[in-house]
Amino acid sequence: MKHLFYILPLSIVLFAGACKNNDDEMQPGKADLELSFEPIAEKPEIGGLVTFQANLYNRGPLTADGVTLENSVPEGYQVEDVGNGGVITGSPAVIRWSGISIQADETLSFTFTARAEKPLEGIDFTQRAQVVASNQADPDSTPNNGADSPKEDDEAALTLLPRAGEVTLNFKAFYGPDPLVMFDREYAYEDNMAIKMQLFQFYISKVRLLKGSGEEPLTDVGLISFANVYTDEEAAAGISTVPGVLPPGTYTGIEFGFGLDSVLNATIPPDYPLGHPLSENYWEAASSYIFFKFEGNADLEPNGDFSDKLTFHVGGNSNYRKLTFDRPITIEDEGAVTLQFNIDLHKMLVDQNTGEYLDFRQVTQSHSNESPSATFMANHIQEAIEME
Ligand SMILES: [Ca+2]
Ligand SMILES: [Ca+2]
Ligand SMILES: [Ca+2]
Repeated sequence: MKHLFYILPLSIVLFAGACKNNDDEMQPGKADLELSFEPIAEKPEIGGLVTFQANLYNRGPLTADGVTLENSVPEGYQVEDVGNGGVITGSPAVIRWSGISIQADETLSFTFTARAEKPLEGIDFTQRAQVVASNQADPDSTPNNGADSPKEDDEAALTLLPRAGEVTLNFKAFYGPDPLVMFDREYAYEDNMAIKMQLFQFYISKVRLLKGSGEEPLTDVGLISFANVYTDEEAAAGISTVPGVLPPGTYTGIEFGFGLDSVLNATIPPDYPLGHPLSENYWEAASSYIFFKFEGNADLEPNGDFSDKLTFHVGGNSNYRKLTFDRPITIEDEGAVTLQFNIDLHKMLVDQNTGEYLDFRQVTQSHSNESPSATFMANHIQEAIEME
């Protein structure tokens, strides 16, 4: 008989526990408000409109008056229209529906329409709604205590990302057939000269994928630097851009600038936070960013002594080059594509058709945007870069 006393209290505890997060129609003087989002089966396109619908249900037993609902709008959506008498306030935006009266066993719907932004890393696409006020006590939830994820039945969340794929550009540097690595390796140059590398870097800008006569911008600017490429393994890995995001589809090609277009080149490093690609590599005297840098040491005699410093820093709007590669590129929703580019420094220094080359016995540095060596290198960029 003793056992019954243990079993009975335990079953009551279990029952009460189940009620806490479930339906409780038994308690008088209360209204159990429950909130949910209507499911959305189809993902929007980037820039597309989505109508969200929050459903408020009163499980009873009493009518609740003075109910207020709020939905926190994530960074990933721009609200275009709010239905059912809702108002939008604040920044970040909150949509509020107030003065709601809802009877027992009644469901009311609240809608708003929002435009999906590009799903860049760290941008939130979760709508979070909750009951923030009610004139009735609720047996299993408390108004206005919602956090990031719904913990009570008067809170709801819906995450909906637009259709998008990730695109990364990877650049590998070569010197003729050989991988380009910094410092130790000797590279044979024209007329019995030889060079060793110290730095090779360049900006790319206005990266866009082409689609017929249209285009989709991918990245504004990136700095591709081989400064820390010391081994064949590192050279084979290449240097990648920060991944960008684009609508899925098949594109016909890619276009980007080598250097900075005149708009970006009219900006200055203080315009950017530290760590931004354009927070450095500026050349005040020329009022220009340095589009690309090639630094090394040359053995000119030749006697094995690499004592002549090579410093070619090239900028200036006249040396900006727009490059186009016609190639089908397919991007799938939630897919990731790496576009492979190879750049051959030798082809920037030596014309592959005429044999004309930068003669390091005549010129070891370029610090003027108009110098013949700067223009020579800029003119050979298109030939030096290939898309795999
Ligand atoms: Ca409930
Ligand atoms: Ca409730
Ligand atoms: Ca709550």
